[in-house]
Amino acid sequence: MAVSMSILVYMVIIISIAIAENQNQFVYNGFHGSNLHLNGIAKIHPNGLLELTDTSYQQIGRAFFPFPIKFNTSSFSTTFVFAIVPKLPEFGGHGITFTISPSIEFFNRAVANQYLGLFNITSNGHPTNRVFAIELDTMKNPEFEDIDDNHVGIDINSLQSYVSAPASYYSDKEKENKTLRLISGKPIQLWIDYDERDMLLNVTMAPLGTQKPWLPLLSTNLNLSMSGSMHVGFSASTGAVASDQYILGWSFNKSGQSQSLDYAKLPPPPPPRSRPKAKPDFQVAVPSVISCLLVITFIGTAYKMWIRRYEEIREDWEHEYGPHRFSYKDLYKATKGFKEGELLGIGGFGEVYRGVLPSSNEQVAIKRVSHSSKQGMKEFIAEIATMGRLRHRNLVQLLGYCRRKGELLLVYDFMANGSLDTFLFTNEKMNLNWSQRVKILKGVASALVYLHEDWEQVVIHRDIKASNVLLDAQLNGRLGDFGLAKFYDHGSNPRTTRLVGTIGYIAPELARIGKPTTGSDVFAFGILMLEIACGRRPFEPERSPEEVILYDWFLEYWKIGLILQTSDPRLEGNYVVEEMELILNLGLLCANPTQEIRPSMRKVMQYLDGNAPLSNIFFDDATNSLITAYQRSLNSTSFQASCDNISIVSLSSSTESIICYGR
Ligand SMILES: *[C@@H]1O[C@H](CO)[C@@H](O)[C@H](O)[C@H]1NC(C)=O
Ligand SMILES: *[C@@H]1O[C@H](CO)[C@@H](O)[C@H](O)[C@H]1NC(C)=O
Ligand SMILES: *[C@@H]1O[C@H](CO)[C@@H](O)[C@H](O)[C@H]1NC(C)=O
Ligand SMILES: *[C@@H]1O[C@H](CO)[C@@H](O)[C@H](O)[C@H]1NC(C)=O
Ligand SMILES: *[C@@H]1O[C@H](CO)[C@@H](O)[C@H](O)[C@H]1NC(C)=O
Ligand SMILES: *[C@@H]1O[C@H](CO)[C@@H](O)[C@H](O)[C@H]1NC(C)=O
Ligand SMILES: *[C@@H]1O[C@H](CO)[C@@H](O)[C@H](O)[C@H]1NC(C)=O
Ligand SMILES: *[C@@H]1O[C@H](CO)[C@@H](O)[C@H](O)[C@H]1NC(C)=O
Ligand SMILES: *[C@@H]1O[C@H](CO)[C@@H](O)[C@H](O)[C@H]1NC(C)=O
Ligand SMILES: CC(=O)N[C@H]1CO[C@H](CO)[C@@H](O)[C@@H]1O
Repeated sequence: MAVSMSILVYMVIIISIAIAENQNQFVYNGFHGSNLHLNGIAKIHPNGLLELTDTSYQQIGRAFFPFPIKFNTSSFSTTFVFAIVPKLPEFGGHGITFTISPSIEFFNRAVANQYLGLFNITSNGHPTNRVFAIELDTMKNPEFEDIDDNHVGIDINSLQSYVSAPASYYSDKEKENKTLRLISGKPIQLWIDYDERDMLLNVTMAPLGTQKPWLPLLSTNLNLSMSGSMHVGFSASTGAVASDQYILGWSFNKSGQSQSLDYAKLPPPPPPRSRPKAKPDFQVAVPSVISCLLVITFIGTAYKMWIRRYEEIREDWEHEYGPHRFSYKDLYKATKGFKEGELLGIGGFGEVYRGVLPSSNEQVAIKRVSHSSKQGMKEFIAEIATMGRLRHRNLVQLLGYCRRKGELLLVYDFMANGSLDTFLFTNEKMNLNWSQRVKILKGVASALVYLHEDWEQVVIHRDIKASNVLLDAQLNGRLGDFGLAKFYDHGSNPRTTRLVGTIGYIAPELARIGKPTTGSDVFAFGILMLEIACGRRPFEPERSPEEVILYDWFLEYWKIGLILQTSDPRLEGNYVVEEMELILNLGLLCANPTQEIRPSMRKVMQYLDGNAPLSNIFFDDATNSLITAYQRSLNSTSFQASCDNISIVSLSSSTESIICYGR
């Protein structure tokens, strides 16, 4: 829990010229007209609402008081009101922090997702950071030992909180602790009070409008010896799930009790997200003239809402892709207005809904991808049109797309049995027996032969993994989601090249050069083979360090000649030994860290079909562990990665960062 037992935060004096002498305290009841220093996607709404992030993915928003605060004592107090409105009712991402730090520039190298815009994988936990933060964290990240997905923590130089507690407040009236849901969308007030004499830091929270509870949520002894100029402000981030994150008002006093906020003046946060209602409530009991006017206004508004509801973007160049274009109205109807009940799942790129097309009664899966940048859109649509032409019985057929502002909808064939990972790693679905597993693997292999070699141009999938292998009603394995990874390569920041892949499936050379090849697809397929045979995920951060990576774990058994011991215990030994050996060895060959050693997919297919003998292949090289290969490839000895179910940012160096999605 604690980073170090010496509870010190060194905060160094930085020289700053432009300090307004009277900036000992300030109060913002709404931020209209304020000159906060904004950073990332943060913005101030005309009504004074400070929006740190909207619901776009993998973003950071920050806001700082425009001048550094010159601390000459360390007793300070601050209070602010925030609201978090998640994009999907149950999934908030990732949270808001209040920060005190000597430099704003420090955060330039910080990343989004679970790092909350404060740190990156290398800086997190570093004693020289000099960052003090209170986190309002809406995700549970095991690597930071987070207690849950709804907590408040005191962070000193690290996201591994010094102390934390589930978000709640003590009700003075009812004499009990009451849970607060950070992502409820409702305004919540937080108080942070530090007293230098007692070296006591209190963090207290309550729903807006409730008096400050006398019992703090967190009360802890800390030596926050702060001196010199410090920047105070907020940082918030989103990941593969996202929330609108707002600050409504903020008051600060560097040497005493902060002034109370004027609740009446605070801007209201937008109401919690709900799908547009078909019939707004409407009162009729109004005198005739007024009611006529109202009706006209209402019809006008309703018409506008109706137009906007189905609004989409079409550009001239899209005409050539006409046949693949769906109207938003049809997709809206197909999914009953993107109703939550129709949600099939959430992946790294967006939500997937089940739908029934009104025209044909055909069942489809509709993937909703947000994307703020226009960059690469045209290219991507062209790519989609190309993909619509790919036909193979082991590919999930892309039927078409639709485009709206900041949003892209992709329509696919519906796969009755969902994704392979739910069969392998959850108990909701029945266990797959060996022959079913082999059939799935062969299906995926033949789809890859088609993409790599048999189609008119080489198509690299880029994101082969168990959750992208979908099973149709007959439990045939069908590869889905091709090309989406490429879409995301067009990062929001043109100076960084982003490589998108999923941790555990990224070939070492891919981590280095960032350019996917058929070889990197073969690598991921090799990992998939091991995964299906061993029944474990490619990357399990909760295991002991030498077992975290599936390949390295398997390699140790391979070296001592006991590979059958790695077979999935759920098979209970019911498999064809020769086939199991073939698939395990072939998996090892395909996932070899050295690209040159990996076979082509056509060759893999021959091995799988028994048309080529897999004997004495160059296993000399199989002595290299994957972790060594990554380290070499990235020129870094500190490579480590960890992830939660939803998203991970694993590492970044000066020119590239690797963004990894899901498991
Ligand atoms: C801190 O500085 C403020 C003005 O900048 C001054 O009014 C106050 O007395 C100082 N406090 C201490 C403890 O030096
Ligand atoms: C991760 O997945 C497990 C089981 O699939 C689930 O219990 C847990 O809540 C998930 N964690 C997050 C952060 O979604
Ligand atoms: C309420 O929470 C506080 C702080 O987490 C704790 O110290 C206290 O014992 C709790 N009180 C009750 C009645 O549960
Ligand atoms: C912190 O809370 C305790 C009660 O738990 C209170 O006695 C103390 O005065 C508070 N300190 C500050 C600085 O608010
Ligand atoms: C608190 O930390 C400061 C800076 O390291 C140090 O000078 C001071 O002696 C510490 N106070 C106590 C009571 O430990
Ligand atoms: C800030 O704290 C100082 C020291 O306790 C106090 O004199 C001042 O009135 C406070 N400012 C406000 C606006 O409450
Ligand atoms: C595997 O399961 C399928 C469907 O339940 C069944 O038809 C097949 O015989 C099973 N194969 C083996 C080897 O048990
Ligand atoms: C790799 O590390 C070596 C020595 O640490 C350094 O000289 C070299 O520039 C690094 N290469 C890259 C690509 O970072
Ligand atoms: C992480 O952040 C620190 C501090 O801003 C920076 O010095 C370092 O270069 C960053 N590391 C990476 C890998 O971006
Ligand atoms: C194992 C499993 O869930 N099989 C299902 C696959 O989908 C078909 C069609 O929906 C079902 O009939 C099977 O039960």
